[in-house]
Amino acid sequence: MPLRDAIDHYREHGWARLGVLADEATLSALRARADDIMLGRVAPEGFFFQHDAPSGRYEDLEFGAGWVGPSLGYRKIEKLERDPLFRAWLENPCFERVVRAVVGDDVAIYRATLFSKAAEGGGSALPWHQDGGSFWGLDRTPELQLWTALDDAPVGGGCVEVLDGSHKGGLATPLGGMIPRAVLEQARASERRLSLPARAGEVLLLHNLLWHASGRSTTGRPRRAFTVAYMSAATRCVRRRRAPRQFVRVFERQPAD
Ligand SMILES: O=C(O)CCC(=O)C(=O)O
Repeated sequence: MPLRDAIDHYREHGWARLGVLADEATLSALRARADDIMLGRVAPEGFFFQHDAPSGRYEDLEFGAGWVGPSLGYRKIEKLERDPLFRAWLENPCFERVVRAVVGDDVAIYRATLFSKAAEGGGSALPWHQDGGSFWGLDRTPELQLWTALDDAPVGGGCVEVLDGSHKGGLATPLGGMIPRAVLEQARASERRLSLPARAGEVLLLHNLLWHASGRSTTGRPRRAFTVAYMSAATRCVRRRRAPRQFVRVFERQPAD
């Protein structure tokens, strides 16, 4: 899809497909790197880890445990902008064109995150949520995430599911994050969910306020995806309990033409 059409679709629906952008060599390198980071073959310090619960239930996740030793069962790894391979991918020229068109010339990232559903056990289902709100501790809500499938993510097997157009309704709660059950029921989110199956290498644009979720991997293979939240570099951290976060700027070269 031409870039302009993809961006128009994203503005209207809260999501859009950019097509398969990562070739097999890139995917193999990123998958191998994800394994190396999970298995401690790359020093784990500097990354943020969250392991899946043994039950595979999101409700049973242990928050704050971080690195718990070598395992392919981590569900989330953040701060991947510190890794040269993931950093190179999130700054690729196609992403640069999309991000500059939506965000502007001066760009930072809020997070660069791997979401993984392990082959063994299938990971956990991620409930309906939005990526914003006071929980994010920012003076404005970022609006653009680029999500890259590192593995196939089929319908019923860990693909992203969305409520089309829901970004237009703003935040479901001031805190953001998980959407309360009553709000989901009122919106009939289960009936209206739209599955976005993706092939390995495919990239989706996702608006931060789009209601989205994902199921477990049912294929017996891992389902990994790398997602990056881009925002204006003018965005400020407003948290008070600790020193405000400083955000990593990206695309600091001349704008691509
Ligand atoms: O990859 C997934 O399973 C979902 C990603 C997601 O929810 C997010 O980027 O906020």
